[in-house]
Amino acid sequence: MTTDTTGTAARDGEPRRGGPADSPFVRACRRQPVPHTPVWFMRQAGRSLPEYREIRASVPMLESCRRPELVTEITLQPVRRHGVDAAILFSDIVVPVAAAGIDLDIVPGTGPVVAEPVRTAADVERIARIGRDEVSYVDEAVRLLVAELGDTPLIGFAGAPFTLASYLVEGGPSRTHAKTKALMYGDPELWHALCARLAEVTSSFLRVQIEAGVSAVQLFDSWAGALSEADYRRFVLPHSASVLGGLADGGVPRIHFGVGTGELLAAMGEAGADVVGVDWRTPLDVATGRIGPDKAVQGNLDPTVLLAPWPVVEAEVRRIVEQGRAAPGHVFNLGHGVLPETDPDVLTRVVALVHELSARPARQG
Ligand code: 1CP
Repeated sequence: MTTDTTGTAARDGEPRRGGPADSPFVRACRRQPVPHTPVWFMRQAGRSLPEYREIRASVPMLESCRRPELVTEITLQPVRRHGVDAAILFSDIVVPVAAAGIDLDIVPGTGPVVAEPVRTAADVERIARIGRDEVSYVDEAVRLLVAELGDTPLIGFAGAPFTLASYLVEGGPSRTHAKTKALMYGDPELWHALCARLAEVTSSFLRVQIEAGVSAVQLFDSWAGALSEADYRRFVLPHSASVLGGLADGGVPRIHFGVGTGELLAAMGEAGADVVGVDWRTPLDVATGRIGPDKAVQGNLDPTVLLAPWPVVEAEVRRIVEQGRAAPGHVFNLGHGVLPETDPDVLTRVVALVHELSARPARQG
């Protein structure tokens, strides 16, 4: 491994110096040397920011995702405010499913609610295939953002088949995923047909974002932690692998994340990501031992710690930066999304602290 820490190495196959592809965030995803540990926060755009609440006061969630100027403004807000190392497109995992013809809404205080849950083969057929035309507003928003962001990378994202299936089968958020699992165990053939169709929708949605210029993609399998490793491998991994593997030629790092996935980390890594997201339950040194040396990790501050007094936050950030050194690449993040009641100034302080703790002196000359 090279000891160069300046980002100036011009090895074969590496992007030119400067630009988002050479940013600390993308370099960490690729396990290349970085000037400091990059940091961004899941749900960094959202209700913790007064400027977000102001914009969203008069615009429903799904509509805001379909207005490129609004998406651009909301996506940029946390970058301006906190100085994070990456922006994440403002959208939602159900946006492509709605574009595929499923009647759904994002209900304030609840989340996605599906008018007619998907539970039969005929229901699966109602999920249309999508392309750029069906999500042209996302294509447009990404292009506007890439132009605005300069050297700051933009992360695109989508929901993984299991997590999307959960919303579609349940009809809305669920704690137990009981109907989803009943379908999975009771009719494996229909389950696989549903996940295969969702994998197609998700792949197309990510492909549109990559072609429009995102610098990385994150596949959210937020609720995969509800499964045993054996069931994950049998019912979920092949579909997530088809999404991630299908993007291998996309030229951007792929991040794969779920909550409560301590027992699934190795399997999630095998699904084909370059970076595995880790929640707060598994220390990063333990996580990287499970995932292996050929993948970076992302995480993993408990979002509720941000509600504690600063000395507590500081100690936890120090611990995570330290444990992240065991991994071949570390992107600092929370273990799940920012809670709405979080003081945004604490997020700004965390960014500065991570940068300070991880700064490596630029090599002279
Ligand atoms: O009223 C509001 O402000 C709506 C709240 C909200 C927001 C801000 C929802 C509804 N979605 C979003 C944006 C969003 N969704 C982003 C923004 C980009 C950023 O990180 O800044 C992202 C990445 C998502 C992805 C998403 N949506 C996930 C995966 C990430 C995660 O948190 O696990 C999931 C599971 C959803 C579903 C969803 N959408 C909205 C809510 C409240 C939920 C969760 C519902 C539940 O508990 O099941």
